[in-house]
Amino acid sequence: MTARFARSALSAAIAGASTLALATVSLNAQAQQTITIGHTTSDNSHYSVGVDAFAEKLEELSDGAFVVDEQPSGALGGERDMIEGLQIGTLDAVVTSTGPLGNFVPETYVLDLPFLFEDYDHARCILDGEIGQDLLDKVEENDLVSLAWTENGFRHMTNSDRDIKTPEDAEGLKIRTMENEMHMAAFEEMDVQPTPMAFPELFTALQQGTVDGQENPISVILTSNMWEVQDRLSLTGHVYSPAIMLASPVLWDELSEEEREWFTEAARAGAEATRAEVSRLETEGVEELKEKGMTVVEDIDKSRFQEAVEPSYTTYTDEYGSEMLDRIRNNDDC
Ligand code: EAX
Repeated sequence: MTARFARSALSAAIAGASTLALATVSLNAQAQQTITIGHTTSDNSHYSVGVDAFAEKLEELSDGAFVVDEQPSGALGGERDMIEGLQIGTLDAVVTSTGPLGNFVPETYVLDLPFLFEDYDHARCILDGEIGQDLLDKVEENDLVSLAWTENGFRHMTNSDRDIKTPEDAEGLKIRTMENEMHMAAFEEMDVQPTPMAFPELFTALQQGTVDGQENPISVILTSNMWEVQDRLSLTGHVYSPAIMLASPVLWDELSEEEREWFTEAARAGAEATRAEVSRLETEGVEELKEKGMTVVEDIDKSRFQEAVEPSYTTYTDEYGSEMLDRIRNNDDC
């Protein structure tokens, strides 16, 4: 072989190899699917921590065939808008509180009753057990795909006017609530004026004084910068706020059984990461909010709140019956 021939054979081989490499890259690019996931909270929130863990797990399980495009901060709309988007396939997945979910799946309203869950362990145990699974199955019957229960957290009240320790202290305040029948019923019993509103409108409404206050878990209050427009935080913990990861039935139809399992497993990893972040912020976040200048009211008369909202249970059972509620209350495993 002449040196010249060897060189040209070598360069042909190199050219061939790089064409092959290019072909492989474009094959991968073609095979790779981007999953768009929306949520309303910011990109340093508990939801975002969960989406990161979901993305990592899904990429790992699928060997990079699926990558995640996270759209935080309500970039794709409020929670109700995004759930509707899933049904028609304008986005692939959502992490949402149960705020608007009862409008689609009334069976989930039971979870939104005030003072139903004693603490995080109780709520997580119910959602991870048979009751939680039955509710996920109900979601599936409504043109939505339920991947996993995840978490928003116990909700606490903020305002800039008063230290709220009892329901009487809150009387007459205009408080933004989620677009959720059960939450609104509970606030009506406290004689506050519930003002339902989608989350992406909330910050401006507080800033402009359209509402006096709002209620949300610590992670949301902290990472959505509510402390910039609200002076006082009362640790009322009046209701647990579950969250759920949902997928679009349009996406689901395209997936194989194996791929569906990857999504479900990744969603569980996301939920676990979110719960850990919620737990961390439940104490550390309160300290941070104090540092940011919020007055934190801790001596809450919870039993007075509990008494005040009790009639909202009748509002619920009159409309939806007591079966689910009894199952939760009589569950000995949690
Ligand atoms: O799910 O609307 C709310 O107050 C929710 O807590 C928020 O969107 C996170």
